Amino acid sequence: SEKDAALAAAAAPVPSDSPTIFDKIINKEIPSNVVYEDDKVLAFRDINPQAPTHIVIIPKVKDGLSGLSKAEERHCEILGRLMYTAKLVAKQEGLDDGFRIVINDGPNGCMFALCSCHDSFEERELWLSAKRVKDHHRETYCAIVMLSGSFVGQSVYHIHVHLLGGRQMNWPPG
Ligand code: D5M
Repeated sequence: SEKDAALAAAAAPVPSDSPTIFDKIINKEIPSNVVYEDDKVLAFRDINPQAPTHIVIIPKVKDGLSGLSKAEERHCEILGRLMYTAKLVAKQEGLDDGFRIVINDGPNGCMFALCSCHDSFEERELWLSAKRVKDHHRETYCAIVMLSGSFVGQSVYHIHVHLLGGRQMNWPPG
């Protein structure tokens, strides 16, 4: 069906260096709520928080790391820095009773609500291009997202660590 085709197109592999919405955040072309920044990493509040504290931590230079599955040995340093930044930000946010970090990878990685975080036309177009959703599927695809409020899969192909806290986390995460 058209819906299956749209979902398959959205799940297609994304070139590891294609730009994402996070480049615009890094370049301050779109606003974000930055909580920590240094020369290597940026941490900002998630636009669609899943916990009282929900922060996204990203490398400023993607270097092919669209996701953890693309990691090479040269990425060990930045991967460690992302973890360490999660600790720093958790402390800064007062998450003294604990927290969770999450890295979603690929289509099976996560289920995420898209409509609220990609509600401007431009953002959605950028996201759809990054996912290489074919033009003629876009309308169907957007309809699916609008109807279900969610989509299965990593939604931004620029590696990021989610830092979640401020409530009891559950297991399994779902
Ligand atoms: O999640 C990607 C995460 O990125 C998701 O939790 C929403 C968040 N996001 C997307 N766009 C923005 C902007 N513009 N600001 C702040 N947060 C944003 P994943 O499913 O792991 O790929």
